[in-house]
Amino acid sequence: MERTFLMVKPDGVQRGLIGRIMSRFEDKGFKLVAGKFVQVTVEQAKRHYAEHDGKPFFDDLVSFITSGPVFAMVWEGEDIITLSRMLIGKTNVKEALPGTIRGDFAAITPHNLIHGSDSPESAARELRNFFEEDELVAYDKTIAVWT
Ligand code: RTP
Ligand code: MG
Repeated sequence: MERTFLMVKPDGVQRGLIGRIMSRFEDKGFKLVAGKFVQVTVEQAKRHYAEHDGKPFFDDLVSFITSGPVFAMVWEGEDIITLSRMLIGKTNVKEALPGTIRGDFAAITPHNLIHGSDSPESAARELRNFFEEDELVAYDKTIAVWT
């Protein structure tokens, strides 16, 4: 079963949207595997956004993601990487459709509320940057998608 790393960014925490954002993934039927409230360090932020190192917005991105606590999570489900990015919506909030998290709640592009891994390789790398193996909880979720 595929896993992804999701993170409510500091703007989502400040706006009190952790619960409503998590509900989107619960409603879809995905399985929560790990979650914690953390202050991201600058080193951890640079590792997380390593693919953007050298781009003009990199320093602002690191400042933003370390500006306050985040809620980091691991979720599991079939095709969850693709499907969770559909639930999240486009990076540019002007292109994020209503019904998506960004489309419904975000109004300023860099403050787009939530991060979601974009590939299995990114998911594995990002997950390791935030969680130890023993923080991932194994359990049966008997009701998969009927909500
Ligand atoms: P994220 O990684 O944060 O989940 O967002 P994403 O996949 O939708 O977008 P990505 O291309 O990975 O960009 C990461 C974050 O950098 C900011 N960004 N600014 N000024 C720009 O052109 C620009 N491009 C990206 C956004 O805050 C984006 O979420
Ligand atoms: Mg990204």
